Amino acid sequence: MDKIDMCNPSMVSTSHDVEDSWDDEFQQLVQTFPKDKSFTGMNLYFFQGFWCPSIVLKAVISCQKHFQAFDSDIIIATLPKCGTTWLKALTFSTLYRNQFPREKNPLLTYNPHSLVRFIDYDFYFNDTCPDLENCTLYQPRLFSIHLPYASLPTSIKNSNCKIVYLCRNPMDTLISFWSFFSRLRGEGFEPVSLDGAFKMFCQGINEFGPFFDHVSGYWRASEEKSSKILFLQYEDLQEDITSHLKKLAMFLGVPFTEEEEKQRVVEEIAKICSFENMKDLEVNKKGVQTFGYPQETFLGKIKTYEIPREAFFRKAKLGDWSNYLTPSMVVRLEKLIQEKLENSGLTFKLFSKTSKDITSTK
Ligand code: PAP
Repeated sequence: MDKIDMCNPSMVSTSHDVEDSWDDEFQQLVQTFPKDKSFTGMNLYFFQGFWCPSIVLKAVISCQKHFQAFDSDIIIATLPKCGTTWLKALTFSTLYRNQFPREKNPLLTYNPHSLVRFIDYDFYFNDTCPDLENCTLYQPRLFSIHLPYASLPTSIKNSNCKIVYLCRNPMDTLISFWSFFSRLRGEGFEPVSLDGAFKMFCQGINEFGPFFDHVSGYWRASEEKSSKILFLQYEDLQEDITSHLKKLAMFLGVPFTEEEEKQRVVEEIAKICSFENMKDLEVNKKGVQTFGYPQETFLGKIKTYEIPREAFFRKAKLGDWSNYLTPSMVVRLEKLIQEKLENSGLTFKLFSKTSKDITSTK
């Protein structure tokens, strides 16, 4: 077996299954897309200006064709490892807080990925045109998606639905992603090279990357349409969760009332969704999270893939990258940040020493 194929074996084998199920017409279409391999072992296809994981390529095309957004929908958009799990928990708890008893938040018994499903990785994974009329536990519908802004289904862009976008500084995102896959790969396999992951990340070849295009796309859109897109940063949430929860609630159209503030509902939601709390919940300490919504499929075969739930909760530490990246890697990424975000008005908080400090202290 080729070395890189052994990364995260269950996910890679699912991706091979998915590719094998493509019909001739789809195979031919896919052949026209540039192809590369992520450090995770997953095939990536360059499609509409981004690197789409093979596992979800067909689902992406189906949802672009068929997904009909309602004006009332809320869509959580993220790049992987930017805090999706946390944002799902926060948005779910805020939006639906009056639809379940306070002491019975479903987050206490379900992983956030079970409560807020992906449009691409879940609903369209097994079905080109699923019935999504009443597919969520509560109303309004709340979904998540990893697609870049430009590639969102047209109805999401053109309707009045709202998008909450969360990004994270590129250094911590890369380390989180690399650690996640290194851990999933398990014992007995060669470690995933950080050097290789770093090089590909800098070239923009990663799941739903280039990173900077993804972030800039949502940043520009949020500047143009601030009532439609709320642009959040993981570091800001970590620094001041209370004021960001109030901002989120206001944006979603469900502001906290004075009475709720008096009853400390905001702090309660922040606490339930906190890393420390979620990491220690029984539901998140054991078992696997299944993606690829298990519904009847036109292929007659239900495809899913599983990730151990504890893998979604690692350290949640700002600036953890400085424990992994070499000084020369830091210099390169700092340069990239400067180049890519110049004049955009967008900045990242890195929460660690700059390259100069690192170079001088090592
Ligand atoms: P996903 O793309 O696999 O869903 P995602 O949830 O976006 O992952 O990101 C995982 C990161 O969020 C992890 O960061 P780390 O690797 O630096 O530790 C994870 O620990 C962190 N995370 C998960 N839950 C929370 C939370 N409740 N609060 C803050 N950070 C969290």
